[in-house]
Amino acid sequence: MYLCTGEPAFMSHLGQRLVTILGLSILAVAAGGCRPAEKEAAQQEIELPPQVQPVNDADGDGWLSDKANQRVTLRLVGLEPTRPGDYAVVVDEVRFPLSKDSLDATVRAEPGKTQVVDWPVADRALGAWAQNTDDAKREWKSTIVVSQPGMIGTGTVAWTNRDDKQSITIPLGEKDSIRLDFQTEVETFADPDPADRNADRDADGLLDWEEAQCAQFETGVGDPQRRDLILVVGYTDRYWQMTDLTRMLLRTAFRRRGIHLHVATKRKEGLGLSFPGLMQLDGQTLRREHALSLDEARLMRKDYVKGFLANAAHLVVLANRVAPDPETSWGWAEFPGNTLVVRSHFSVLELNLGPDIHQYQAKDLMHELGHNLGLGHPTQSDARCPSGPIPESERNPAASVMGTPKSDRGNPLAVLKNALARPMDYSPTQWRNVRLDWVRPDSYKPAKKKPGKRETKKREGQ
Ligand SMILES: [Ca+2]
Ligand SMILES: [Ca+2]
Ligand SMILES: [Ca+2]
Ligand SMILES: [Zn+2]
Repeated sequence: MYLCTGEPAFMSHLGQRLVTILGLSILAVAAGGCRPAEKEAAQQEIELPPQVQPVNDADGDGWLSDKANQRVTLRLVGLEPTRPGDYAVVVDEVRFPLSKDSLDATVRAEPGKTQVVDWPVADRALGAWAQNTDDAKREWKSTIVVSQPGMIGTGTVAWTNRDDKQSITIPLGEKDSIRLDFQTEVETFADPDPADRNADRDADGLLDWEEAQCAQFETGVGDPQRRDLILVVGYTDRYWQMTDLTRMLLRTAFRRRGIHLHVATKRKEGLGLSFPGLMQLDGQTLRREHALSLDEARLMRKDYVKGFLANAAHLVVLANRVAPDPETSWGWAEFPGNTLVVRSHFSVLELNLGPDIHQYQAKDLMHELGHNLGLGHPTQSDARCPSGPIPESERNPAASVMGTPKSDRGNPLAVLKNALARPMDYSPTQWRNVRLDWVRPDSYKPAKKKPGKRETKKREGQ
């Protein structure tokens, strides 16, 4: 087992005030608080009763062999405000427009004409379970938060598995509003591997039957042809829980790279088999100031992540501090693996600056999750890195959330400058190296035990 300490560069020995000021430039909309949609479907049974299993699902994985599964996509296709401005639209905690360069992109929109866009903002995959009742109509609700500097408005859009167009108007402040035009599209697809329920064509570590089990909750996670990543979130004390800003930043950061991140912070988001929220250790509630170790999080995992999710979901437990090295460590993660611990709040010396300052919690979590996915620190991402090397040009600790203050050790000015500049992103090659399938404990084999193409390549690279 490889362990890795993660201290993304937020340590600043000086310039604390500067951190505070710049921290306030965080995406304004996040502070407005996006609430997760109420998902009534979460109460559904997760096991398919055998007697109603359709005959055209030969491998019994929940996906029909013929082209009769549905993928329903909700697109935002236009917007028109009553006041000109640069707008952002958050749908189910993913912020649009997606941009590879920035997590706070906006689109310019003006009264009197429709600003045309084409953003797929939500989707659902429907398999055998949805066909049993003669192509029944399904309906979902997505929460919308629209903002421009100084204004914010919220609304809900209800959409179904029927081709459809609709518009909703969301009030912004007392006098203004914005119209959003949506289009729903339904495409059909066949089970990509109709004779293998354990197939993983999209290489995300979710086997096809597990994709279907997730998809039956109809929250947007689970599709055999699209990469999914499941993160179960626990905390040792309510005070250390994941913030709304962290949820949105993480979901947006992964979605803009084509990965659908499911963040389970509430019981109803646990996909029936995990229990997000307050986590005890061996039945004991930990003290608020407890420094949590990775080994303790692994023990919690046995109690809070069950069934197939034990092999298919990442678990993060947020705590006051993390052990070992509670004074200096910001997190620990299996490298690679599926469990991580994260220090919830950013503090300098004795001063607690909270979880959201300079997107601290989100970045720290993305750093540790990166280790789970096989990514190393940029300066160490050579042939020894399990997911493969990155080019010399990317081995810059300031260019990726995988950078650490160690890279700037001894130079407080560099620590400060790089901490503020470090993006909430992996580098381009790191994104290509990300291994979602290593969430399964038996999927990762150290190369030296089982030499394969990757190992050969690595040696050549040296
Ligand atoms: Ca099937
Ligand atoms: Ca899969
Ligand atoms: Ca998938
Ligand atoms: Zn690290």
